[in-house]
Amino acid sequence: MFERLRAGLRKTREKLAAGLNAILSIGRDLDDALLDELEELLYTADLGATGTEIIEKARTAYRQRALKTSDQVYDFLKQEVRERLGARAEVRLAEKAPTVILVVGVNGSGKTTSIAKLARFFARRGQKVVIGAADTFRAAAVEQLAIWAERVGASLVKGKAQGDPAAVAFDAAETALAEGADVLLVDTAGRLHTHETLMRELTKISSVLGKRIAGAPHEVILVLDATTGQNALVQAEKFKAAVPVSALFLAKLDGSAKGGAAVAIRDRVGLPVKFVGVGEKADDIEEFDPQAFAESLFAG
Ligand SMILES: Nc1nc2c(ncn2[C@@H]2O[C@H](COP(=O)(O)OP(=O)(O)O)[C@@H](O)[C@H]2O)c(=O)[nH]1
Ligand SMILES: [Mg+2]
Repeated sequence: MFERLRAGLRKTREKLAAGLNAILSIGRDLDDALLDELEELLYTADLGATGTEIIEKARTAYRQRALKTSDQVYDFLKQEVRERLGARAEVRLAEKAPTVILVVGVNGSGKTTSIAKLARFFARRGQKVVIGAADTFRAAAVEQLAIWAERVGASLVKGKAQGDPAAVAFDAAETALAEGADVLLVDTAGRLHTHETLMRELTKISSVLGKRIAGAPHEVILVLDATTGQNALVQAEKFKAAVPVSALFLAKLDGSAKGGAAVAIRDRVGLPVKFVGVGEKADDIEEFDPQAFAESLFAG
């Protein structure tokens, strides 16, 4: 069931597993030097300050003699990671269709690709999907979405190039209502002339959607590129200040050895990760399952 996730996390797992095996399973006694090495390992897997915190806790447990053996350290790490990934959180659906999902994030983070994946995700569940192409800043983004929409069988609402994104959002809401859609996904620009104009635009799109559909947007999903590690944390703070981000979509968990960033991001940003992207195709999406993730991260 979690084959894609497992495959996506292969590089991280190999690196972590090799590191853990080297440190923990050569019959070494647990001591400060070993804990230093573990801290270094978590750091290279991009756990950042979260990794440091986990090791601090391990140091305390070691001094209090609650942690004595390498085996116990392994279980301790897994449990800590598991806890920091939080509880499983599913995508929030509107009581009355359509559920409106606004997707935000910086350029190149994977927004448009993630929208295609979400469209496929809902379509597979028999839901009718409409996509609003409110990134009118990049003409290529609309073309890209048109191809994805057709592939996954969703309707696409687009505006004029350089047109008003809020107008596209409004039209998309109209279409979703007229077509009796279950889900409306709204793509947005990731970069404008200034950060302030981008944030103002997102606020406007959000309020236009809310005026047309009660409670919309029901989810504001921030797409973060997992390979950017700590930088993703900074982006998250900026977007949270502008729009009520309710969930995270962690893109590009494949292809890098930085899967540990998911732990740091979940821990630091304080928002549930609801989906992960594990490749470039529309099928490369997984609902985030903290338990499975922790298993995939550690299991050899
Ligand atoms: N390997 C990998 N690449 C991804 C993933 N999601 C997006 N991408 C790639 O990231 C690049 C930017 O994606 P795009 O959706 O255009 O980002 P946007 O600018 O935020 O809309 C493209 O080359 C995508 O194929 C993912 O989960 N895994
Ligand atoms: Mg895009």
